[in-house]
Formats: sequence, C-alpha cells, structure tokens
Amino acid sequence: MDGRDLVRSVKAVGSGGAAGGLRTVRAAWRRRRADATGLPRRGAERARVPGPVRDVEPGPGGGVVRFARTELRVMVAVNGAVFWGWDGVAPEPSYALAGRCPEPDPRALLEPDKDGGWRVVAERVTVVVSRHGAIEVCTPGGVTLRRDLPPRWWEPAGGGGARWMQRAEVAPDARFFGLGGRVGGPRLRDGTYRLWNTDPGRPFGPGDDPLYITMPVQMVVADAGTHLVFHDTSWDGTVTLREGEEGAGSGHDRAGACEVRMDGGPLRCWVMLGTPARVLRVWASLTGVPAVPPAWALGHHHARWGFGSEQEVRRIVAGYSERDLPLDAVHLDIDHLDGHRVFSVDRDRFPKLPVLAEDLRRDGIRLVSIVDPAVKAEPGDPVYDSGHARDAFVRDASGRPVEGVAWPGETVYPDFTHARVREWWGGLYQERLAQGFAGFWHDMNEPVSFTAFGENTLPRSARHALEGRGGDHREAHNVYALCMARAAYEGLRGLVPDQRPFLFSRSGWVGMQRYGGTWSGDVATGWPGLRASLSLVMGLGLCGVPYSGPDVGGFDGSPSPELYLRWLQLAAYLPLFRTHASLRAGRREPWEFGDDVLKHARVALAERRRLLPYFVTLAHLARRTGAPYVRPLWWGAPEDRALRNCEDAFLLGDSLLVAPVLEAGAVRRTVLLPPGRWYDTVTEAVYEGAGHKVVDAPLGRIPVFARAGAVLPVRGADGGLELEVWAPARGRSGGGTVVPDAGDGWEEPEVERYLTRWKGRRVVVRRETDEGRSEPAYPVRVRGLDHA
Ligand code: NBV
Repeated sequence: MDGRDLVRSVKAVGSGGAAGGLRTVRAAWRRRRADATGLPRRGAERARVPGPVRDVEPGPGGGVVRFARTELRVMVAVNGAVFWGWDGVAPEPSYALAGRCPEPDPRALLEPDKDGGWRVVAERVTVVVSRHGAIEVCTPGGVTLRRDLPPRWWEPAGGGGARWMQRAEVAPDARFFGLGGRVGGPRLRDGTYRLWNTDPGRPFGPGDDPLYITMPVQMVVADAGTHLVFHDTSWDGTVTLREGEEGAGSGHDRAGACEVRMDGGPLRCWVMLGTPARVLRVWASLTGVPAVPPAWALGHHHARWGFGSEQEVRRIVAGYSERDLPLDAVHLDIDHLDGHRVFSVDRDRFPKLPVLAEDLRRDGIRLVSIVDPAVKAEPGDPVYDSGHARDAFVRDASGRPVEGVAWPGETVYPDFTHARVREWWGGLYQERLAQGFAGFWHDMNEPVSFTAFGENTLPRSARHALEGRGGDHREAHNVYALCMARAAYEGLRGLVPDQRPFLFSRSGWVGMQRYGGTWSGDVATGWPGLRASLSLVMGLGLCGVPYSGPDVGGFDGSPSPELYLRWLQLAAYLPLFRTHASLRAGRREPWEFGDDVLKHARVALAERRRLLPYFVTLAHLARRTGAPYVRPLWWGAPEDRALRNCEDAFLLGDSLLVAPVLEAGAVRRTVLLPPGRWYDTVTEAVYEGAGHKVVDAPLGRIPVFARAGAVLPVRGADGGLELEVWAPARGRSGGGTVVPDAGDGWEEPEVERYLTRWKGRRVVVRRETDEGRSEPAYPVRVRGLDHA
C-alpha cells in the first residue's frame, strides 16, 4: 500500500468510501441495538437529598455522619488530603489511587460544631459538615476555601444506580484550572466541560470539548489559598464552572460556582490544600508519582504517518544528521503495520526493522512504535487468536464479543479492566521489542470505533470486568486507556526489567502519569492550535500529568514557515518535543521551509539539546515532588491575581520563564514577569519584576528568561554536564538542583543542591551536602555578570 492508498483507506475506515461507509453504518446500528437491549431503561426517578443529621460515629481520621437519608464518611489522611464519600462509600476501589488508600491521620478528630453540625479538625485542614450536609473545607486559620452544598441524587424508581449533582461555592476571586486536557485553558472560563474521553474525529481547535483526556480534577486558586478537588468517579458527567466577581465596594461579592453532574458512580471526593507545590505533592502521593522518561525521550522526536518504508526513515535521519540537526527518536505510525494490524510488521516495506533500529541506535536515535487497541476480528490473526482463546475481548450484554470498526476493518477490543487481559496484552510488546522499538505510542484508545452516526466508541452497554466487580462501558470508558497504559507498562517492566518503559498515550485518566505521558493528539494547524497545545500541557500538568507536548505544526494542514517555526520554538521548551508529519500535512522536515527557517530551527533544536540535563532534572523532580516541568506563572505566588490571569507564558522548572510567540507577525511581545530579577537568556539584559515588559521576539527565537541566582545543569560543548549560573542580584544569593542522568535503568541518582552568592566581586557556587559545602565537580559558567 502506498501513501495514497493509505489516505483512501483512512476515508474508507472513517466515513467516506463505500465499504468503510457501509461498515460504519452497520457498526452504528449494532451499537444502537446493543444499547437498546443492554442498558437499563430510564424511567421515573425519585430525587433525594441527605436530610437532617441524626447521629455520628467517630472513626479513624474523622468518622461517619448519619443523615436521615444517607450517611457521609469523612477521613483526613496522613498526607493531609481529605476524603469524603456519600452513602458511606469508601475510597477504594479506585482506578485513580496508586496503591492502597493512605492511612487515616490519627490526630484528626470529629467534634460537634455550631447549629447541630459537626467538624473534623486536623493539623492542616478543618472540614465542617452542616446539619443538612453542606461541607466546608477550611484552612487551619479558619478561612473557607470551598463550600459544597448538600448533594442531590436521582434514583430510578425501579432500583439501580443513581445520577447525582453536587454544587460548590468558592471565593469570588478564585480561578479554575485542570479538568484534564482542555483547549480553552489553562484558566477555565465559565462554561460546561464534559467528562467523557473523546476523539473529536477531526483536528481540534478552539471550542472543541471534550477531548481525549478528561478528568474530574480541578485546581482552584484564590487569594485565600489553593486547593485541588477530585471527584473520584469515572462515569460520564459534566462540570459547569462560573468564576465569581467581587463587588469592589459598590455591590455584593458573587461567589465562584462549580456544579458537578454525574450519570452514575459513587459520590466521593478528595480535597487537598496548601501551596500549589504542596497540593501536587500530596496529589502525587495519592495517585502515583510520574514515570521518569529515559533521557533520549526528553530530546527531539519526529513522527511520520504515511511515509512508510525503511529507506524513507533512513533518508530523514540522514537529512537531520547532514544538516547538524539533533534528532533522538523516530516514531513509526500505523502504516508500518501489516494491514494496520497491531503487533505485526509490514515486512514488504520494513523487511529489516531490527537492523534499522540497531543502526539508528548507534547514532543515538530510538524507534518508537504506535500501538492501537483494536484487534482485527479475523481468525488466523495471531493477536485475535490468542486473545480469543483467553476470552480477552469486551462482550455485549448478551455475551457476544463487541465488534467495532477501526484501522484494520472489523475489530474487537481487549478488556483492559481485567488483570488477566492486561497481563496477556503486556506480553505482546515482546514482538515490538524484538523489532527493535524502544518506546510506545498508544493511539485511538478513547477507545475509537468508527460509526456512521452517534459516538465513535464502544456501546455503553458493553460489559467490562472492572477488576472482578463487573460493570459496563459507562463506567469503564474513561479508564480504558489508563488500563491499557498499565498493561503496557507492567508488561514492559516484566519483559525488560532493567529499563524504564517509555510510553505515552492519547487518552487516559487520573493516575496515567504512573505509566507515562501523553501528547496533544490531532490539534488543528493554525495559530489557535498553537495556543491550544500550550493550554493542554499546562492543564494536564496541574492534574498531575507532567510529561506531554504538542505535535509541532498541528495535524492537518501545511503550516506557514513562520507558524512551523514558532511552534517548534515553543515545543523545544515542553517536556515532549515532537514534530509530526503526514501525507496530508507534508513532510515538515525543517529544511523544507527554506534556509531561514532551517537556521532558526537549528537554534531551537540545539538549545533543547543543551538544556537536556535540565529536563532530566525536572523529570526526576516531578517524580520526587509531583511538580510539573511546565508551571503557570502563579506557581510560586498564587496570591498574585495578575499572574493568575496570565496564560501566554510559563515557568519551566524554577529557573526559566518562557514567553512563546503565539501570534502571526509578532517580533515583539509583552511579558508579565513575576517578582525578582530576570535575565534574557540570549542578550543577558536584566529585567526587574514584577510587571509587564515589552521584549524582542525576533523570528530566530522566543524570549526566555532566567531567574537571577538560578543554577541550572546544561550540556557543555564536549557533551558533559556544566552548571550555568545566573548572577544573583547584588547582596542576594540563589541556588538550584541537579539530578544527573543515571541511565535508562532504575538507579536513583542523588539530588545535588548548589548555592550561589556574591563573594567580593565574584559570584561563587558551592555544592551543599550533609557534610558541608564543596566545590562543584562540574565546570561552572556564570552569566549575567555584565549587567548584575
Ligand atoms: O495513526 C494515524 C494518526 C496519528 O498520526 C495521530 O498522531 C493520531 O492522533 N491517528 C491519530 C489516527 C488518525 C485517524 C484519522
């Protein structure tokens, strides 16, 4: 199959061509029929609210408060997080939690409160439960961060799961972030956001919601404090947000509002408060620490769809190397597979893949393979046969395997919510490893099943094991990709025990950072797409998923040379740095856009390579602290309202501030600097924050600033590690952290801390250890001295 056939087949599989069209019509009918018989009918419903308090039962970390028509379990955990569950639900089982639920804090006490209410008092938080079931989360100083009104359930008269609604109020000045990967963020404006992982089916842009990763996780930032709230339910639902408004002396304050509506599942919630850094540390302790990508995965990746042949891969790699352009990984798309079948190479076009992989590896370049979950439903297909023999595929309510339509044609879908199925699937990566692949890219795992009408996913009535509890796709849909990532991650750990798996996935849910990262998916080519891709990375980072990045250039069109360059320049400072090419979008090799772009692209790629040790450090710090590499400007000063509203720049770790160009034709831009002294990293010019500055942003670079006093690890000209130190302001000191790369295995490198200060007319740097201070073992380069 050549490239044109491929494009034709996409259309056929998707919506266009006759055979594919007919298939997708059949799939749509099948889906509708399955749901008509397999789902409970929505008949009359009865509404319920908690009613008044009856009594309480103190327990570890809090206790149970009984109301007339329900009971509420409140528990403060040792990590300071608050859990509450209505109808007595417990924190487990949960797909979000990394392991067992943290232990209750034995010091947290349930006490009577005023007006017949109760409260749980702990060291860092007080939870007040009113007589009718409103819940207030307060700081130790007594300031209310969030007030959840009594919830409401609607129960089917004939029995069965209830849908529910929970409304909450936050401070008038509060801003909302998170909810997974959203286009319109990072600050989430007033509106309704859906919680149902979705492939939009076309390149997405402004206004498209939901996308591939949705999460019921909100980070709420207000003057009084920051909190993260997580409704631990994987069902379909919506979150409606409305920012509040301050009366400013002439009127009443209007509180910010948040309304969560769920089609089912438990009504349970986790809340954690403190500084943003503390909130994410607690969040990581609850939902799992982020996987650390191998160092090569922090370099530059190039993905291609539809150019499939070994010669073509070699041509591209040679193109990069001849022009002295750093390249660390090549991603092979669906077209390297035989008939698009998962785990089977097209041997006509890739006859010697292991040799290619070995040759590339010698030059420091790894191969990454796409893996889609849909399995061709055809006896004789080895994956189908082995899955069928193990009863691995999702069935409908009548017990027949659910058939959908995806790349290979008629397909079936592994039920990743079953440990036995995950184990089988994880073992299949052996085939990919034998072909020489070093990393994996999960696609179409929302999961996608093309249908001519209705949603492009499995029927809601499809049955899933859900770890033995049993349930249907209404509950399993949002965690499908999470469980697929777990299958791959655990499989790879078993197959290559001495290496950290490298995995990123288009869809996912809370906790996906345990297994790997994600990328933007099919973001539309255009300036709004560029902005959207930054919003996704920032939002996901605040939900605990620090490793992500866009497809440079977007998915569908031919970016102008300027747009391509600006996108590349931005992505060079994001954790996953991937350029994406396809038949539709063109080859997008940097030299195709003319000499000027090539020259500037080389600068961006070289700078990324120079910063690699800094990215390695940030990856390790993310694992140790939960802090994302890419942080909003308010990270260190959440009380600063101007920073809270700023969305066009970000912090990369503690040391750098990146101000991308997000508009066509711009060669200057305004940047809001947080307090302190900042240096332009190219001109070394000094800027004093806080405040807006107008800075140059010529086509050759985007403005990047270093914090005065920062010590950051960079790659020196000889490839070794070097410390780049930005002179502190006179009379001030600074510092930084370095986590050296200890290879692709599991060795835990020691965290090194450096301090810098003025000594007479010189800036000196010392390593600080428990034993005292010592000279750094790396070359040191102090910058910014002329202006300090
Ligand atoms: O496998 C083809 C593409 C891939 O290039 C892209 O990165 C994914 O997000 N994939 C989507 C399927 C596209 C279907 C139209």
